[in-house]
Amino acid sequence: MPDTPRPEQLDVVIVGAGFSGMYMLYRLRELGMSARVIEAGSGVGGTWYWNRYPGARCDVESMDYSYSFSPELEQEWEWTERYPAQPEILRYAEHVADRFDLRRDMVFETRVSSAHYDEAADRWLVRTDTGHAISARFCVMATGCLSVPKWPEVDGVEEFAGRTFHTGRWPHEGVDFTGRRVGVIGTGSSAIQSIPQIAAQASAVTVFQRTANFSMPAHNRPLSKEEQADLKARYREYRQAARESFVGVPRPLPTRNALDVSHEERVQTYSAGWDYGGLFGLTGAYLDTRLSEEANETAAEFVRSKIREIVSDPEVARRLSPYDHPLGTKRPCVDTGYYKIYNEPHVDLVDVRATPITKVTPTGVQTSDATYEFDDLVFATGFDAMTGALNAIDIRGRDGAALKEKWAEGPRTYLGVSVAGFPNLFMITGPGSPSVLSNMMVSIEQHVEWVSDCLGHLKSNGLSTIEPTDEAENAWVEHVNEVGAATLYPKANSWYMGANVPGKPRVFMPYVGGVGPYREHCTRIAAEGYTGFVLA
Ligand code: FAD
Ligand code: N01
Repeated sequence: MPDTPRPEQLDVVIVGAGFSGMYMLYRLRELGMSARVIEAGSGVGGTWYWNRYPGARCDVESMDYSYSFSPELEQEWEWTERYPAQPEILRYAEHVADRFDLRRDMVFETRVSSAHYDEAADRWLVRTDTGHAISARFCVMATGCLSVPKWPEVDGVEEFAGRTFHTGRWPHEGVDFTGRRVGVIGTGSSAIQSIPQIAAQASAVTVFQRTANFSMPAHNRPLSKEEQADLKARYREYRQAARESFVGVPRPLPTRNALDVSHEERVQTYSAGWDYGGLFGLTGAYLDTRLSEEANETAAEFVRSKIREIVSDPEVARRLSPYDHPLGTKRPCVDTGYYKIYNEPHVDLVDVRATPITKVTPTGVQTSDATYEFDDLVFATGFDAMTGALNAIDIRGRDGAALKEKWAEGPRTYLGVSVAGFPNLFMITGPGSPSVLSNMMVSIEQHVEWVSDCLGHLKSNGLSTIEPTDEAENAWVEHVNEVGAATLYPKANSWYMGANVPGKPRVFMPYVGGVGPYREHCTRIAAEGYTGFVLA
């Protein structure tokens, strides 16, 4: 660490300039607090700054996946498509930064390496890789749930002589695959979005699949001016319905169990969902889909039947069909032309469970039974999700205790927003909150508003410290585990469970109790004087 001058003195330091960090800064300015955002990238947008792979797109509709805090902003911004593509979402983030003049309190290309709580001073000392040091009363981690790329644990990756790319760190200038032989490792959302686009250019694409995934068609289309005007005319009530909803998108909740209706009726419902496009038609059709394996299997089998219908080679269709986890227990995907790309003669699928990758060589990939030669390798291997970005920072609370050690057996939080032993530290969409199980814009706004209201409360009451009690944290962790265990989620080896990262504790990290009920709970806790917290 280079010599640092006296640390910059602030009320709040915010780590991350994605949608969470941007809105946090906006709210703190409203409170008249001094704040600085530290961001590793060279611009705002977070996820949408880093994930520039071809086909990158939101699978929550644009009119839902946008800020609601400014009626003027939501009226003036025009979306062009039902599901916005990455460049459009990034333009939106940049527009927000300009419109609210956020950049003047942001520092880019700077990574926070440590955040230590100084008990005597009751302040956080935050240090960065550029030698910048900040002393702040409060620290807000807006570091993202999916911001630390996970590379494949395969020998020889660094020996590969061709070009390598990770979907979560895509070059800003784009990549031309024309005429090239491309290997893609992974079949999660990033792979499923990018493979058809890569295949449109490449001379040959070989996909290495470890786990077959469920994907539903997006049926993306341009968004008409009339549609937007119609929703904008009733945006306030629509946003309120989103806040009160289960996943952060207003939609009618299912009223019946899949197992209580006939096979014909189920197929009709699933077909309507499939034809409408998007996530919810299949995953949210019935009450028991997330709770009963038998009910879930009816939806899962419907997707498999669609794969058999689309993919002409029955053996490839079989390999693409997921059997090892219930539908929705790994994040389901939404695609444009994914399954049908396997009908192209230049696209191959390798099942690496049957024939594991043994190593990457200078010229390609070797499996237990074949050698493949490539010009380019694309790693669509995901993220160290939910805890990765927090554990990458040396965060120390009372008595120098490390957050990483506290979380050695899995994350422990109160409400997914705070941690006992770490006073005045907040997380936006942290583990133990609905976060990744929801339209994240709604969850981000809820957390940011709860945190800024809390800081406003401390300020107006002459208080300087807030910290959850061990008892409140333990009870919340128990509740999160209990509702998670009542669902099918723990049955999958998903990143929700930490199962994608070798050595990571197997714990279901998000809160599955629903966006609306969770919001109500948080609001009640604040209204009752911050139950479960000690304020000093
Ligand atoms: P991020 O956008 O991840 O921003 C966090 C920022 O913190 C990053 O810019 C990072 O560089 C910075 N940072 C982290 N650690 C440090 C550090 N130590 N020092 C400095 N800076 C740091 N959600 C949905 O609801 N719907 C979708 O359709 C959807 N699609 C997605 C598609 C992709 C490809 C991915 C990866 C995620 C998607 N998500 C989606 C989830 C998405 O992450 C959230 O919707 C949202 O963008 C998160 O915003 P954030 O600000 O909380 O985090
Ligand atoms: O990552 P993933 P992602 N050898 O973890 C495989 C959001 N998102 O970037 O399943 C071989 O889902 C791994 O295999 P397995 C969304 O929340 C949204 O695609 O672990 N394979 C898997 O197939 C999403 O869930 C959109 O067996 C290896 C893949 O790599 C989250 O971000 C778009 C391997 C990783 O899939 C993450 O998505 C993109 C290895 N060593 C992202 N290691 C939208 O559409 C990993 N894999 C909105």
